[in-house]
Amino acid sequence: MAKKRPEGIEKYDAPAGGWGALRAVAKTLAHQQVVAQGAATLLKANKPEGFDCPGCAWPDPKHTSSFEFCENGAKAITWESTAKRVDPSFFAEHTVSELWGWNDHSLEDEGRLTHPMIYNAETDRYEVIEWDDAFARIGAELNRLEDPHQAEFYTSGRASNEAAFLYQLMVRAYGTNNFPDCSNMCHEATSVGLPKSIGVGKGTVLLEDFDHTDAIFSFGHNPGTNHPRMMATLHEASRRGVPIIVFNPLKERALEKFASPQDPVEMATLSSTRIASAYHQVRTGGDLAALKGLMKCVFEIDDADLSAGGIGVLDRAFVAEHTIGLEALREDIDNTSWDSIITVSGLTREALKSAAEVYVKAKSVIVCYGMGITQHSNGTGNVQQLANLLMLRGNIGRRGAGICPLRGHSNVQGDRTVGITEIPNKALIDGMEKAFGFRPTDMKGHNAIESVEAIMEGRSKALICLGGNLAVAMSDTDFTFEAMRKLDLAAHITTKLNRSHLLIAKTSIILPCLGRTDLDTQASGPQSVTVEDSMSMVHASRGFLNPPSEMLKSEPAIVAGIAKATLGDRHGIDWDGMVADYDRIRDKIEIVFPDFFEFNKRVRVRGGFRLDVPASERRWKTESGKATFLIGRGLHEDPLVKNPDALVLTTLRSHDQYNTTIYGMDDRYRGVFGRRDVIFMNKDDLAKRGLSDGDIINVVALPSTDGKSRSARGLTAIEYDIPRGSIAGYYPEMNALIALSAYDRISGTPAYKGVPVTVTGVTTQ
Ligand SMILES: Nc1nc2c(c(=O)[nH]1)N[C@H]1C(S)=C(S)[C@@H](COP(=O)(O)OP(=O)(O)OC[C@H]3O[C@@H](n4cnc5c(=O)[nH]c(N)nc54)[C@H](O)[C@@H]3O)O[C@H]1N2
Ligand SMILES: Nc1nc2c(c(=O)[nH]1)N[C@H]1C(S)=C(S)[C@@H](COP(=O)(O)OP(=O)(O)OC[C@H]3O[C@@H](n4cnc5c(=O)[nH]c(N)nc54)[C@H](O)[C@@H]3O)O[C@H]1N2
Ligand SMILES: [Mo]
Repeated sequence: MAKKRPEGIEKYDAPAGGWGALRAVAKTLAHQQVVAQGAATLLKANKPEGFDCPGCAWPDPKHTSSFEFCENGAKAITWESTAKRVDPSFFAEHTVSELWGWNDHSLEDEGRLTHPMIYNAETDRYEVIEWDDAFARIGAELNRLEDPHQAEFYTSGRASNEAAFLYQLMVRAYGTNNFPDCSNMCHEATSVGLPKSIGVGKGTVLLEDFDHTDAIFSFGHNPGTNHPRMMATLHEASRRGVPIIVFNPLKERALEKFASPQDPVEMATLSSTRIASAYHQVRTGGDLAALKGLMKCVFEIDDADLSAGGIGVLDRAFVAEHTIGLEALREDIDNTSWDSIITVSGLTREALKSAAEVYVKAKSVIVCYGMGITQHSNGTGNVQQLANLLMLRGNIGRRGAGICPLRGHSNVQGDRTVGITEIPNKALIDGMEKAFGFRPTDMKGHNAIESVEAIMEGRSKALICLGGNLAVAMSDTDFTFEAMRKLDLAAHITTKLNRSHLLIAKTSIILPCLGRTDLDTQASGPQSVTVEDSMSMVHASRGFLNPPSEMLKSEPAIVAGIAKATLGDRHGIDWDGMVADYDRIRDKIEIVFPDFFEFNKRVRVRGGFRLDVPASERRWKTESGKATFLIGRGLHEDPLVKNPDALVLTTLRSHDQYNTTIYGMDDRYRGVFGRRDVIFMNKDDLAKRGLSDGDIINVVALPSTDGKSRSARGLTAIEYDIPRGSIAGYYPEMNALIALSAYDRISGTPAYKGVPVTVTGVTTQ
């Protein structure tokens, strides 16, 4: 008889997608009470006249009007277009102390915020405030600071180009570059690492390249949940016979098999398509070793071919004309032993060889990757080794080949493009001066981690957030929460209530805004905004739903309100004019960033336009003018090698969540239902500790330099197909285990996916 599994843990055998996905959408629509207008809303997602789906940053096939079904896109849209409201009566009923005890799901599930609110310490409640008074309070607080560098301006990647651009204008006119950004916690390793390799911090492929590729390598991303529209691309590629080689510690269902809800045959016959042709369960944090192993195999195959009289398998013409640094790379790889590669990657030499054979056989290869690569203390190094692998065979800058980082938030890439950066370059400063007649400071500002440190130390006293849930998304929960409670001012531009709003500062203000799906009407009429997807395509997005409350303002209007109250008419910026007609914001964007030439005209063309990605055309904007092979750190520096007795914890998104937004408590594809308090463990790791499936455990982080103890207690261990030495738990709950100081020193990305811990059973009497 099969052993009884812990409560809520089941074997889920069905493919990803399929009828399971359709049922999940119906449930979501009903729960958010949007059945009537819900279906119509979904149909307008990613249409030429519709709005950009806030679910992910994967491009749409040429922005045609085909209705692309997507379960998690549907969740993102219905979560925003819900009929539920958080109005002043809600706040009158619940004190902030009471709300603090609610879980993250319940807080957001109450619905859309309807009124600007300010916290009153006497009643311990948020109370209504007029917009103008809210702006005036924020302006007064910002002007009270001795120095503009004492304020932090956070951006979450849902903000449109127009909102983000006005925001950076306000902050630069105010006088700082303190731009902590969700990108600092996400793809910063890409933004910092790739420019050194290939001269641009963005992906080089277009969607069409997937039609011409001969092999896809996928590292550390979970598209069935996080980039669901990508599944259509992978489904098609697999059917075309393209090998898809996956490196991921967990067997993610959608990377194994997927039934396309748009495929009538698969739906009718309950069949599905195999996605991965080979699945390598690399150890958490073992990608650097796996990549060095793959390159070692490529060199071995090349040597063998040359000695047999062949021409080798490296693209020698590309290497000679376009790159530097191959000799040094070769030396590093030669000096890396197979023993260390096998120990750290957890993969066999044969497995790596078989993957390398696919790689050298394929004429054109695309490498896709996500957070499993970037969120490590070696995140930047990992990204650069991916670029090395591609460059060995000239797989950058030609059809069907290239690097494809899976971006996170739907406009996180665009926000960066239009100036959200703590390290502005000269071109940005010059552009701002040209467009607005003042020269902003070029002093380096704070990234996300630095902003929390500065707040903790009292060096920063004010925090404005353009969306997001910074305190919950950031590592080191207790530390971060303590810091947030020290602020003089916290102001949140937001759609829904979350825990960051409950970390009360001396003055705490909630500024409710329109979302992507809402109609945005300004003095000149209905407005569109623009976003940039993972493949550098810029296109328009227009909401059409009646806003949840007449009190709401758009993000650009709120930014302008704060700006006017803070800056008065400093620099003579026409805030009202730009908010009245977003075309005027785009005209300014075009002056600052010449790449957006004829912005208003080109964005009105169906499908929008692509920004310049020089590496896609083999123009290398690196220091040397060449693509550069870069050396990765030695494997002996790996946390796995340094702490052989520890387990390495990685933190994951469930299928029912969008970052800190928890839509529901299930993680269907991993067989977890109704709970999130679990740790996925290998059965040998359980046995070694005298534990078995379902036991209650404590997870304790290895001490960090600050000597503080960090733990997560009372979790349930579940037996799972994951490599020995690697364990996994859910984000954001596990953030309490991660010291703020655990981050990639080059990019500042927190090491959310490589946390050395110990696990012990809790004895129950
Ligand atoms: N529905 C939904 N969509 C989303 C989001 C969401 O939360 N929900 N978030 C958005 C955002 S901001 C982002 S950044 C993206 C995130 O998209 P992903 O990058 O897919 O994010 P994660 O869930 O963090 O999972 C990463 C994958 O990496 C694997 N992994 C973990 N550690 C390692 C490792 O050391 N090596 C390797 N090779 N793999 C590893 C995990 O098993 C998992 O499959 O998705 C975006 N889209
Ligand atoms: N342990 C661990 N931690 C992680 C990660 C991980 O993998 N593991 N991933 C990291 C990553 S990749 C990221 S990107 C960050 C995410 O960090 P954030 O971007 O800060 O977090 P979100 O959860 O996406 O923010 C959700 C909130 O955004 C607000 N919101 C939603 N829509 C809108 C809108 O249209 N406008 C405005 N103004 N507000 C809106 C709502 O109030 C909602 O509560 O978390 C990081 N933290
Ligand atoms: Mo992200």
